[in-house]
Amino acid sequence: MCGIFAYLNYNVHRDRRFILQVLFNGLRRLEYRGYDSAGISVDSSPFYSQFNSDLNNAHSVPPPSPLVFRQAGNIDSLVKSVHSEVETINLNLEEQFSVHAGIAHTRWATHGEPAPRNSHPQTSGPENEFLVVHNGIVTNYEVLKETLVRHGFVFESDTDTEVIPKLAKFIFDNATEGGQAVTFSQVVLEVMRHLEGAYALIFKSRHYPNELIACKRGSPLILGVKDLAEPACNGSAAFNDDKFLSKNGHPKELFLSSDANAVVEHTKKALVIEDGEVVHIKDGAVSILKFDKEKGKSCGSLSRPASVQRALSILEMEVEQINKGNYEHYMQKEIHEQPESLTTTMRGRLIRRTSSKDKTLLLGGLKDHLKTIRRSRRIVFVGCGTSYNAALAARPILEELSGVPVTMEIASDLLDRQGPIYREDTAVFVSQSGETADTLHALEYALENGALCTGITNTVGSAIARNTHCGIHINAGAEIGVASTKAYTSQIVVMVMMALAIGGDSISHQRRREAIIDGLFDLPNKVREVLKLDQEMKDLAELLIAEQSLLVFGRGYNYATALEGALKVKEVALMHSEGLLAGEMKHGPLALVDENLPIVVIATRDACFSKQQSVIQQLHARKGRLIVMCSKGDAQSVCPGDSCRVIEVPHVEDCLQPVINIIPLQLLAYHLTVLRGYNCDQPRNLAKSVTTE
Ligand code: UD2
Ligand code: GLU
Ligand code: MG
Repeated sequence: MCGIFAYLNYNVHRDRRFILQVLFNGLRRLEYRGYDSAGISVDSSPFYSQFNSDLNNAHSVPPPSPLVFRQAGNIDSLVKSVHSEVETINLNLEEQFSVHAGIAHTRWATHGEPAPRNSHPQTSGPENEFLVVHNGIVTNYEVLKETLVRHGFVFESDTDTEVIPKLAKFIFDNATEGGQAVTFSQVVLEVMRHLEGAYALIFKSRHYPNELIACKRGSPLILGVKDLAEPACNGSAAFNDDKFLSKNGHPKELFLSSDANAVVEHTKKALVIEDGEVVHIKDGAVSILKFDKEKGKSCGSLSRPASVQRALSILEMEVEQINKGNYEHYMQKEIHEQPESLTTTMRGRLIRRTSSKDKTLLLGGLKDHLKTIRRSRRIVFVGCGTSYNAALAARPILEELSGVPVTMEIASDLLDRQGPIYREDTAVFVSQSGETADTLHALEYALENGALCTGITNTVGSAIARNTHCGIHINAGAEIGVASTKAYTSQIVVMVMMALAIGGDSISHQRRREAIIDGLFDLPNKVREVLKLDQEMKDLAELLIAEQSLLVFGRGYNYATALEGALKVKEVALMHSEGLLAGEMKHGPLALVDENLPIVVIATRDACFSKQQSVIQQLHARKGRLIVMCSKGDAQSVCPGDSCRVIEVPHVEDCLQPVINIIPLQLLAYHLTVLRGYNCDQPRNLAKSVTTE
């Protein structure tokens, strides 16, 4: 949800056109996360500190005010408005900057409607002395605003964010009026002391030209470093972090973003900024300070904390992952790359030695905790949306192989109820982004209650990955489409592997284990096979294009498939759709059945097959308009005499069948969306990672 991007070039000439391009491009990489408005700030003219030696001296003349451009709507409308304004004010796009700090933002409104004045950067006032881009929510903004208004500040937006730049100016003015020299980071540290809530922030200031400050609490933020004096990094080369982070004259480019996606095309050398860290970029050097709320309080004047050492790491992400390739949409690409993403999920974890029939399973992130998990009183899955559904799909096999009771919790509901979580519990937090606010809060709650906390996420370095005791990365590669597809199937596969690992190799389960492991090895092939239904699903979508509603019935392993299939249709095709437990049919939903309402029934071969056959018969008896998903070769038995439409899918081991069965429904949702003329990658009102409650 929402995004931050900043670009600082140091000792390398870049013209204004280039800088704008990098900022716009950064914003485009963040688009998929969901936003409703956008904005940027760049300098109105180059500023070189050698001409103005003492910047910290309050009496030196500050350089001209930075320019701010803000728009409601998409990036394209921001780009257009910037270009027309550039013409109006006669700004030279060829003007060169050897140092320049630009900031950019996509906003997901929490306080105040999407409108230019509410877009970021938010400003300290008419001179743009302090500018801030913000992801998150300042929960105590009302009190801060009252105080600032009393000191004469005039607010022009409805955002919570606006208090931040105004507070920065207030602090700066107070310090400099007393003749005190104050650094940019001191101002920001003092601002942070007053802020409550969750945030990632970047500050730009007219008083500190060519500098940027980034800090965060709760919301993600990373720093990317590209040293232009070094040969390009191939990802494995050893490098000396100090050289990048400390002061030297090397020409370099620095990037700040809430998302690795916006950084990886420039550099793979990155630093995941941690909560409470303040990153100060000045003169090509990066210093990292640790914010300590308590320490700050005890000091009478502005504090000067010591800087901390941090090492850069290499982003694993490949640039291809964030391009659409030959596909029209990310959702389409991500559906079709599932054979590959599943292979990567299993890579290095499921190993078959060629010399023997021996197969081994190794989950590096869990191995030291397996004993504790086996001894736990129950396993509690916690997630939201698709991640919850994935856990639901894996629940039966985990119960079967581990013998430990498994319960399911929707993160927000667990918190609303303050449901019991015990020290003897293993709580498993499932989230693609690893930043889902509800799941993250549920994690904090479970940690407080002493449970063993395990994460299943797609994002290395994410808050859930960092704050859990152990876990498994699903390694599905960047998922950009807002509707999760490949992450869902990878999550299921990871959880099946987790069930195998927890189950251990007891003799009684040996055959079952072997069958599942063989099934996992062959799964990418079976996924390739089911993807061939693409055209068939498009034809089906054409038939359903004008429908108001769609029901999906499943049970057992495929109750999750029913929920997830319906979720896909509702979130991207904007069609009402319900996933229902077939066992509940007679307790209500049957009343809806008539000859018009389309109903998908999942009836692939497993222990529930005969029960599903009887469901089909009962729906037939009420002239239901059925679309039956069945195992290959079963068309006649589930649907005698072409009485309904059939989707035949390859048969796999029952616990893996949800991976196969969801794919035709993903394809159906995709085609329905495109045919109905909606945007599948950024569906109405939805954001990729839901980072607010
Ligand atoms: C690790 C490496 C992988 C490769 C492999 C070789 C990372 C991120 N992974 O993969 O690149 O070198 O070893 O064997 O460097 N974790 C959590 N919470 C979560 C997810 C993960 O605490 O939500 C922990 C996990 O317990 C482990 C670490 O993060 O300590 C890495 O997890 P993983 O699943 O990437 O581990 P593995 O062994 O598959
Ligand atoms: N709470 C801020 C606002 O509504 C920031 C929202 C965001 O994260 O984009 O302006
Ligand atoms: Mg989701």
